[in-house]
Amino acid sequence: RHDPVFAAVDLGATSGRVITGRVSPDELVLTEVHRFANTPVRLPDGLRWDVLSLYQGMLDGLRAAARSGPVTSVGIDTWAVDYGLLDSDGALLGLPFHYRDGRNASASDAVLAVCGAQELYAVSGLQHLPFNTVFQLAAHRSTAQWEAARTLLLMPDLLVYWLTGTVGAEVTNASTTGLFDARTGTWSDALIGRLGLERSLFPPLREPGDPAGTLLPHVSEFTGLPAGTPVTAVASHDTASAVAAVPASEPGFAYVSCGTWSLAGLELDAPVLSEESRAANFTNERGVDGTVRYLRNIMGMWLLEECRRTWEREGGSPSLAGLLADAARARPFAAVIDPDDPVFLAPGDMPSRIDAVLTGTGQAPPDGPGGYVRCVLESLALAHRRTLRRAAQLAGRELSRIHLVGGGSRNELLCQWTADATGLPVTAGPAEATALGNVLLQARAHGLVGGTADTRRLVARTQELRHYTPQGDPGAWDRAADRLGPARV
Ligand code: LFR
Repeated sequence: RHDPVFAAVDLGATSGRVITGRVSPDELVLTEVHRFANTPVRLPDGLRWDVLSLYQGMLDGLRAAARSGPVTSVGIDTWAVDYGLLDSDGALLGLPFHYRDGRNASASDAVLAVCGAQELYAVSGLQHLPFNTVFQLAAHRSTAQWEAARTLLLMPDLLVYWLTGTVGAEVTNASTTGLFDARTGTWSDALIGRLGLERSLFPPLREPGDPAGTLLPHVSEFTGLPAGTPVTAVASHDTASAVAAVPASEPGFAYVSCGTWSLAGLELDAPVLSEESRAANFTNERGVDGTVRYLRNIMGMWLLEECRRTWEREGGSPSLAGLLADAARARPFAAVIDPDDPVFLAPGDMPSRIDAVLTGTGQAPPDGPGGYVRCVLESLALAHRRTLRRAAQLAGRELSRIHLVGGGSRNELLCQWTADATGLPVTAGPAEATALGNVLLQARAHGLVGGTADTRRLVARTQELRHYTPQGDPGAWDRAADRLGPARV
């Protein structure tokens, strides 16, 4: 069999992977050929991505992919908003900042003083997150590097540039900068000008599926991939790739792309830019084929991951399976937190922050790890409910089903509780939605599959999915939802 194979580079907040995907009309098989750690580094001036080790990990992975057989093309996706600046020689100026770095809060005030939140939203349709690129840039402007900067490349575009020497900005990710026009799908010259940024910093846009150059000779030599191997622009924002691979067939579906973050929302044909939508802090990020990812960021599995890192630092290392079993036995609704409380954003001791929030809201802190995990997962299920119900209201939609994709879809408690809290059926999986989306966009660009409806059918036919129906006492979830309170902005 010589079905085409595509290499997907998928970088997440804690690890990077290179995955090969073999695609035929009735098969879709992923193989992880290389995984490497993504360990941010704290420098005196802030928290940075170790982009050289990510690049090297990607090259090692591409070499492993080449050894496994012929590769038709390469595609790269990562998280959103973060970027590198290039000087006039095309050299990278310093290490990209991590979106969890603390320097952005005051920078966003400076931006909002020039261009009000309403004006920003009316054009970009972007939710307010302190780390949106537009705010990071305001913080960057006071540095010496800024003077030398000629080109801004978002993380996946930077890695594509190092592979191929070509410069571009892929639209799904460009839409998370705050400088992109949600209606036209192009850079917003108006906002860029209003904020006094150089228009020439922002490269020409690429749509998912566009060619993004071919491997440079030294890359081809190191990896063993043939000279001329194309790199294809995919939906380079990981969330956009994941949404493209949601195995939905009915129009009223909602999705939760659940990993480090839970991105919960709807796929729409046009942005919702109303004042109500802004006040509810919903985002209109770009999807494949000009669709809109209408969603909100929920703090996600970060809460659990960061609890586990804290317990490990303290010498305990409870297994995830053990923690989940303890959580299943812990008392229901003993403790509810708002996952979106900004105190949870930065890295650091998570159980203590949960304690502080619980004490502050008159609740008792859990007495063991299982209690914390139960608190986190029930609170996330409640946040999924709050967000999806509001999204449906604002977009004028009825919800019929939730597709929960990403690593979090392996967590049976979270899937069941999301069904129970919302009263909606949950289809869980694929866990590898992002990598699948990356592979399928390449396959589509190379003529192997049709549009999104086709690719979604292929995912539904070939990937393992689990189904959850709502159970338990809906009233208990209603009461817990009252304790969660309204969404923050
Ligand atoms: C998920 C994600 C979210 C984005 C956040 C920060 O991995 O890409 O969509 O808001 O990371 O970039």
